[in-house]
Amino acid sequence: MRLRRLTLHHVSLPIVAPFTTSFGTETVREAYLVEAEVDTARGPSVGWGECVAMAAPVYSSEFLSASVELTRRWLAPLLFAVDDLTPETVGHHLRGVVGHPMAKAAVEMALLDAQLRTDERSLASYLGGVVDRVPSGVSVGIHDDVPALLRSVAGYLDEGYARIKLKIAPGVDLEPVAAVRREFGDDVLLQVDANAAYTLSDAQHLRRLDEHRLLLIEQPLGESDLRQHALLAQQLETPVCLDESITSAEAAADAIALGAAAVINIKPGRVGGYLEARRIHDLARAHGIPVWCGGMLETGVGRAANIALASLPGFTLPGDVSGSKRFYDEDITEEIVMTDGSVAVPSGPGFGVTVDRGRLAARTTATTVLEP
Ligand code: OSB
Ligand code: MG
Repeated sequence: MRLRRLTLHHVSLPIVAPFTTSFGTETVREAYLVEAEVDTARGPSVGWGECVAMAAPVYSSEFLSASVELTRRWLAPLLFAVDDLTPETVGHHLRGVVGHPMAKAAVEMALLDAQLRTDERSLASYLGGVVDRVPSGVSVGIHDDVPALLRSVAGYLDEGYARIKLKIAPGVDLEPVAAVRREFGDDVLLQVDANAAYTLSDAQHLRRLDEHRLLLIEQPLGESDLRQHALLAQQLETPVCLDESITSAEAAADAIALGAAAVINIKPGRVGGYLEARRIHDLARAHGIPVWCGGMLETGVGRAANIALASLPGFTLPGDVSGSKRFYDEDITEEIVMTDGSVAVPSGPGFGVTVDRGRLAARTTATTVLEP
């Protein structure tokens, strides 16, 4: 295929309730959608991608305005110059640009959607998905007080969510976890996510989470602290899962070899796209390491694609693939609905969802058009 135009649709979507993590509080999701117009042997096609970078560099070093600038100045020109472009070779053509996996993933994603639509094939079928529904977990932000947290968790359990993930930070960890266990019992699938808020010297403190029989603790230490995660894991019964640290298949291989990751959260944006995500899935599966699909408050575009990824056989734990309503009253695609604790794997061509031009326009704050 040949890439003819990239349109970056900058959007701002209000979140249904403030979402607080150890790195801050989000009340709106700012993102950009990538619309790729391509020519293929079978005629023109359009595909959509989504950049999951956040407005500020607080989760990883990437941030939205940098991703836009990088795409405009470096990624787009490199790809416009290729006459036999495929989704599978995007990574190769962009290999000279260091870092910025989220910006690269967004472009690869749009080309993948365009190709799959031409081929009339779903992303799940292309990646090797094996189920038509996947269990749906929910990520619950840090709340001001325990009663408020219990009300939120009760609401999600009533809705049917299959697993609860509590965000924690120093000072808001043992008490909320104990309260949720006390209120809802030992059968609830429960895990925590620290978003890198602790240090290895907190090991004794984190050991106190062991009694709550959590599925896992996600990213307790810093992004680059692979060795320290391995040391921490030796001191905890709770399995250590890595999120921020797993930026590529190579990082996953190192983490597994070091004993730093008993479980891996795979986020396609964080690792540079769905193809690298699948490579990490394959690697982890060969090592007997369970994986699950993480989320970045995606709109319907990224949410649909994540659900397709989560249909691969190594995704043996419920992912952060909640229904659209968890974050947005009105999405820019059709709503993704969670029922009985699971979401349906989209079966239509590409990611299987359609961007609603009217709703997109209503949420658009700026548009960047890139042409050769
Ligand atoms: O660490 O998993 C995380 C959201 C933004 C940034 C980082 C994380 C999260 C979540 C939300 O936990 C997961 C979701 O999209 O459902
Ligand atoms: Mg996380």
